Amino acid sequence: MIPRVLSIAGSASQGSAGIQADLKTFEEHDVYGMSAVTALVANNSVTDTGVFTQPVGSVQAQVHASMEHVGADAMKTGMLFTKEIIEATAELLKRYGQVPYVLDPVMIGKMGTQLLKEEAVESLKEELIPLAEVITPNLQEAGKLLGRSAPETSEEMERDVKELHSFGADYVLLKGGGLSDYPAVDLLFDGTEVKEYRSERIDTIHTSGAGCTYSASIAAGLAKGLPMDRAVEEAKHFVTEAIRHALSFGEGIGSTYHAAERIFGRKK
Ligand code: PXL
Repeated sequence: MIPRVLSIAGSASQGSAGIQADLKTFEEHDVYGMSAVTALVANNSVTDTGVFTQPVGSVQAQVHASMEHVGADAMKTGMLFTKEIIEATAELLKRYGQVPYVLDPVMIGKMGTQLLKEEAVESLKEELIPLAEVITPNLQEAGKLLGRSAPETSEEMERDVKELHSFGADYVLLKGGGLSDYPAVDLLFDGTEVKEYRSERIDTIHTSGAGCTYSASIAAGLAKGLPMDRAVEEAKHFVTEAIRHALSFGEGIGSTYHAAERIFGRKK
């Protein structure tokens, strides 16, 4: 059977991030994608027309519809926005989630949209992170989860990836793309060993959706049965090409190109 992946996340109507990035990425990996939409984000880097949250019952109904009819080999969460949706998601994962679960702790989008309410951070830490196979924070999200400023050096990244592991996920992937004077290095910690994933730094502002694409790609790899280190390695290549061939549509921040690896291949 085709591997199946469910994403519980927000809809990013402009197509770069959120559920749209997840489903495009799943398609590129030949896995069957499903969605439960938590909120509709009608923003781009030029206009901000708002965030429309779904009621908890809607999120539950969408997950039931996917899981009872299709089932999943991996799950992913992105934008969860409220404490209530986080709590409902934790219950749903306990009921259906006996499969690898990738938690992308999105907090603020590239376009500046708030994707997680301030008062929901604690629930994310206490209720969801312990259920995750892997969490994929960027530097700002790592700082926020640890209650201090974002790591600024590779040494601080190494300290933080280890400390984040104590929150209860099996793996922590700390994404170092935001370190300005360093190659794009990400650290994966399994509780014992820190593994590094490096790529060249690509000079572009059009990176909307990069984090969603990376974590969706990891979820697709896990659904296919790849071990974590291979799923991350493949996903790092996938997102690097998506950034290299990013799409600009004129004004403002453009989108990562989810089909880039298929169309242009991998560099080297
Ligand atoms: O890139 C993070 C992200 C995730 N989910 C949704 C978003 C964004 C960024 O804008 O809109 C729904």
